Amino acid sequence: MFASLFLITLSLMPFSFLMATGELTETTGANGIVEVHVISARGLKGVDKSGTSDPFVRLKVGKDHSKTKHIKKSLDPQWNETFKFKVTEAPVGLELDVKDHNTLSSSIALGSFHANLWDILKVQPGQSAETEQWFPISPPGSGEIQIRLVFSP
Ligand SMILES: [Ca+2]
Repeated sequence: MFASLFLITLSLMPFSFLMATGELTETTGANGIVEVHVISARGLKGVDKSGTSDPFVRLKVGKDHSKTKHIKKSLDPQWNETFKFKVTEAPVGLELDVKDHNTLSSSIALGSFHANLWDILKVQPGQSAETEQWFPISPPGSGEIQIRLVFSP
């Protein structure tokens, strides 16, 4: 009874709320610093007249955020930028929103990858950990993003 009520409630919630918190699993990690290396992406959507985009990534780790520089006219951008965030053992939302930069108008969403950081980066208390992977960008068909995560206690 409770479970079905919960599901109905969940399905009525706005999409943005689901993206922000609904996907977060309960996996926990450890307190420390995580470096997010935003390496590259491939197969992005082209939204400019030229058929390409000027992609950049807006990152959010927990409540902190940052962004990469934009790469002009590319669907396979190489950013190679590193960002450091303080993290706690509680579930940490990792959000990578890929966007097309525009000088005179607002940026356009090209897709995103959202996950609990601790589902990707497996850590043991007191030990460092590292992973480098390609992740699919949602919605399907929006390309993939390559990141390396390095945890230091
Ligand atoms: Ca553009």
